[in-house]
Amino acid sequence: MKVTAIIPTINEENTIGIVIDGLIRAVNGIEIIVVDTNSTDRTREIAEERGAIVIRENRKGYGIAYKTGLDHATGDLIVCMDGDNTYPTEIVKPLIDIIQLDEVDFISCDRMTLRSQHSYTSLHFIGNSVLNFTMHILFKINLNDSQSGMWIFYRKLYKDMKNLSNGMSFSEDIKIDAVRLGRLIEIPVKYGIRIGKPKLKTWHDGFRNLFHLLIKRIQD
Ligand SMILES: Nc1nc2c(ncn2[C@@H]2O[C@H](COP(=O)(O)OP(=O)(O)OP(=O)(O)O)[C@@H](O)[C@H]2O)c(=O)[nH]1
Ligand SMILES: [Mg+2]
Repeated sequence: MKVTAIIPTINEENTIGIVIDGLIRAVNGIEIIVVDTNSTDRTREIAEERGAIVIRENRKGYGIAYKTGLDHATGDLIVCMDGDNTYPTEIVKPLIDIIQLDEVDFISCDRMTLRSQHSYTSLHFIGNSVLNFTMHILFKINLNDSQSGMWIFYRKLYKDMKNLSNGMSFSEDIKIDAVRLGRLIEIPVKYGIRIGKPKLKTWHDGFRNLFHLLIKRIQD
């Protein structure tokens, strides 16, 4: 089974090398695609040096970056994660085993269960809880971490996913569609401390993601 990892990046030079090295150690023959949007640091150079396929996507947007990455991916299984080294690469191999053994289609990594105060602030926790609750009320989907940015799934699911957001809401959209199309489970993972500058704007993106859920429900 071929595995492709997709990593969206903007200025992640401090950590992208660690993430790529971790993925290479975790999975033999993994294809790694870094989708970079206008980094002004050495992100692209470091990724290329380590053998990743680097795609330049000049249009800004977390969702756009993933769509571009998915259009280039050739693996049967897709692993998605940030380039900021907050998600553990060591868990990727066990996740591949679980997705096959348990016959599920999509695993979303849950940061809430094992969260520490250092890596996950109370504000993020409250915001995430509001979004989890909203997803539960509007879509009858129960998740501990609707905003998680690490998932593994079968690429064949993606072709039937529709209207995925171009922005940060991509993360909640992909889970809603995964539940519609197959079986999704959550697995708790340890979440690390972010070193580089966050691209997520807590209040702005939090409200946007909430509004996005409401609009999505109305349009369904
Ligand atoms: N290519 C591309 N990558 C992006 C864009 N926005 C964010 N990213 C990357 O997507 C990943 C997620 O962004 P983060 O800033 O880590 O967002 P987050 O994980 O929700 O927030 P933190 O908990 O603060 O890390 C990181 O690797 C970013 O560099 C974008 O517009 N284009
Ligand atoms: Mg992050």
